[in-house]
Amino acid sequence: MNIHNSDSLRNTLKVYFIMGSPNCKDNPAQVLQEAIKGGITLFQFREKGIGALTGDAKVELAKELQQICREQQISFIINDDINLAIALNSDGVHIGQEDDPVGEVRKKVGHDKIIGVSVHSYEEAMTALEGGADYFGIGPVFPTKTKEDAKPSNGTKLIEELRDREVYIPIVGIGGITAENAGSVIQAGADGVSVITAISHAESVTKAAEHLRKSVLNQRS
Ligand code: IFP
Ligand code: MG
Repeated sequence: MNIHNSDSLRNTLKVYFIMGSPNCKDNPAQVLQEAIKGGITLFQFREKGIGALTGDAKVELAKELQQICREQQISFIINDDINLAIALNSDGVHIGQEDDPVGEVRKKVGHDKIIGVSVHSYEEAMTALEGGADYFGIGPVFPTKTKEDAKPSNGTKLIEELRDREVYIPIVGIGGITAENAGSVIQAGADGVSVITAISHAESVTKAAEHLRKSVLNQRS
């Protein structure tokens, strides 16, 4: 990644909304439109879990959501599916420890794409950094039910450890984050927060995004 410098990426990560069709009560395109209206700063397409679309249906939904992001000038990140990210020329990919090594993914997507990596320890963070990660996703910060196999929540410990050890890569916290607790994640040293259901399951998606945005932007880190 070199078209986005890390300061602009830090701003882009502030209110990071992630979803796919299994996370939406309404149609995903509408949920995304409403979330953008509320002020999300980045979007990740994560088509995973019970009832997730596959094949052409997944590709079609990805294209539809990407088009909305383009029109609204919100960057579009794809979770896990590097081939789809390449096929759609998405702005970036988010990968986990079970996916290909970061360096391999970098070779495939090129230097102008954002690569986010989920890390759970200082050692994983160093490996991802060496591989060329642009940002880290760290969690679950608080208990969450979105991932059936989510690890126990770790609070903001790793975020604080990385900052203490002078690792300044952009970081988003993820897992159980709400407008009420988002400030503490920024305080710990994260640049932004990432949520799924706090926005996608809200009675008003727009208001939930606005509320989260306010609590992140009002927090001095
Ligand atoms: N973190 C993130 C992000 N996305 C994921 N899909 C994940 C962990 C498992 F918020 F983008 F950093
Ligand atoms: Mg993954």
